[in-house]
Amino acid sequence: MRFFRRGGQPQEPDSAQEPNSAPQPDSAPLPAQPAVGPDADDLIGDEWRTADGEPSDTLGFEPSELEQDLAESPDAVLGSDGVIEPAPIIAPAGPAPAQPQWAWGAEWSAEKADAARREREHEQLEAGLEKTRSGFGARLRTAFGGIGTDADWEEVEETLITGDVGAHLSMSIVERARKRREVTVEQAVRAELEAILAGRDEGPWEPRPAAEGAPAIVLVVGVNGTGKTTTIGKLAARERALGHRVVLAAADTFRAAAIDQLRIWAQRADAEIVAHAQNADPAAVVYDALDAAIARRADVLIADTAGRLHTKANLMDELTKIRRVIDKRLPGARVETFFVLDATTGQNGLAQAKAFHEAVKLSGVVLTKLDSTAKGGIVFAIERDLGVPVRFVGVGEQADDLLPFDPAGFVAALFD
Ligand SMILES: Nc1nc2c(ncn2[C@@H]2O[C@H](COP(=O)(O)OP(=O)(O)OP(=O)(O)O)[C@@H](O)[C@H]2O)c(=O)[nH]1
Ligand SMILES: [Mg+2]
Repeated sequence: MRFFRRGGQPQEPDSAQEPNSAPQPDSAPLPAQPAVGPDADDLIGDEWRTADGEPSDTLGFEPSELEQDLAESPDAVLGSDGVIEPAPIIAPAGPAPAQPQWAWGAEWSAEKADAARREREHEQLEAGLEKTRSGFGARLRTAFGGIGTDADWEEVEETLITGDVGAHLSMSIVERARKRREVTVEQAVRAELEAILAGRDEGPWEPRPAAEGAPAIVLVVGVNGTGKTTTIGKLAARERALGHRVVLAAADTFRAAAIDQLRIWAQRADAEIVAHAQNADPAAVVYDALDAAIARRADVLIADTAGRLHTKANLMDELTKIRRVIDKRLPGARVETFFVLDATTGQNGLAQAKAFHEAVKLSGVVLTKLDSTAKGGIVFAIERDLGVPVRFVGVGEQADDLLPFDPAGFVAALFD
């Protein structure tokens, strides 16, 4: 079991300093003031201090348990008794699971394996979209039948709206589709829907290093219960299967159960995890996890965050603080922020996504519980109204129920 010292290299517990022993040369005392990293002055930027140099409380952050503990025990070493108990770093079990080469025998090739994976994912998407196909999709196909009058087109528009495409977007789809000549109504509407998803960057999402020598950093945010932690577990499993080294940061410190939930997913996915005690500062958890990920040469760091309502300014500030702490550790780091949107919340969820986008600039959306809704039309509204690409869709609760979003495949699964 290995522990991380704040800002330092991984340490074995037996090398941790005894509470009463003399300080070791390599274990400089930590600052007695509340800190979110190895150098509080460095991490707590000027905007956090009042004119007389006192830490500012304008952002409304209470010192976390971690900060209080460190303030009370300046010589404390993270991981020593009674201070902080970081999660054990679960050593990954070596290389990625072997590819099922036996399935093709001597004829195995990466291309064939890739084609088989795509085929499997398409089948999974079709199964996951079953409710939408038999709900929204079927209603659309009925509305297409025998179309001719304005009222018939209105019915198409109405169907799009009830499928969560959104009123404004539905109107413009119908308006444009009506102008398309020499194609059937279905072809015209389908072409319009495809056009909404076209023009985005193609290809599945892949982790890209946040900076040179650093892992990709994915911050997962959203309102309560949308599927953030589950998505992280699935994404970790996916990345591990690709042979990537994954570190999870348990930055939802609101409930102990949230940390445990992520721990279970980490074990299931064979990923590493860094966690602090309940109520610890989420930014400090991410900071330590980033340190751990860099030290371990991880490919991707995924941070879980507590569910929050976009209307709670102090909680939204907490996300901004996480971003700032990452930036202090890795200036100019490219951080991915994925918004997890519960497809069953429809247009409400879209409004929440917009508020999050304004606060923390989202780079991707994961649409979860697509298997539980009959109105998958929200995908089009996200891409057009929010302007943030859907990266993955969740079609169930199991580890392999996360699919990379494939625009063409999605439209095909809706109509074919
Ligand atoms: N059917 C289905 N259920 C899902 C999917 N994703 C997540 N869930 C379920 O949704 C519930 C909430 O998931 P969590 O991952 O705990 O959600 P969360 O956003 O982390 O919740 P908080 O941390 O409390 O904000 C769980 O029961 C999950 O199994 C999905 O794609 N399909
Ligand atoms: Mg959670």
